[in-house]
Amino acid sequence: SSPDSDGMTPELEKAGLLNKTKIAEGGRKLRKNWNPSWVVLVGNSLMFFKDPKTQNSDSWKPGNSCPESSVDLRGAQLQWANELSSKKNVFKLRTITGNEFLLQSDADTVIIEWYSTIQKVISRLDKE
Ligand code: I3P
Repeated sequence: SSPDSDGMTPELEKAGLLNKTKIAEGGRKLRKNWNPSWVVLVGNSLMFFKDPKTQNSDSWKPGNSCPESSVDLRGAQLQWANELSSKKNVFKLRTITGNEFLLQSDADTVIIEWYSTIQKVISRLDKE
């Protein structure tokens, strides 16, 4: 049988390395601090892990450790936000609780795929 024969394990949608900064917490503006982050989209959650390159061992792998932070995509909003940074290929993710993140990649195809995959999950949750 498949590893998820009970249907209870949420599906891994996407994982990869992006540059990340949190710019607001509960609607309150924060100072930018860009860092590479291992981003994992599973089910309705976007999880941020430490950049594997800055760690030895496999402790960053999902399931092997807690994410540094995790975002519930239900009710979240996504928009391109190149005006919010000097970097290219930036989008903003705003959670229902007023936390705001910028995510960025120098690679056009990488950031476009992340944008559309996250947007697909948000749209699916909006319809539920
Ligand atoms: C910030 C840092 C960020 C930059 C931000 C600066 O300075 O250089 O990388 O954001 O620009 O304020 P500091 O390290 O002194 O906090 P971008 O790379 O996204 O442009 P901003 O203030 O215009 O957002």
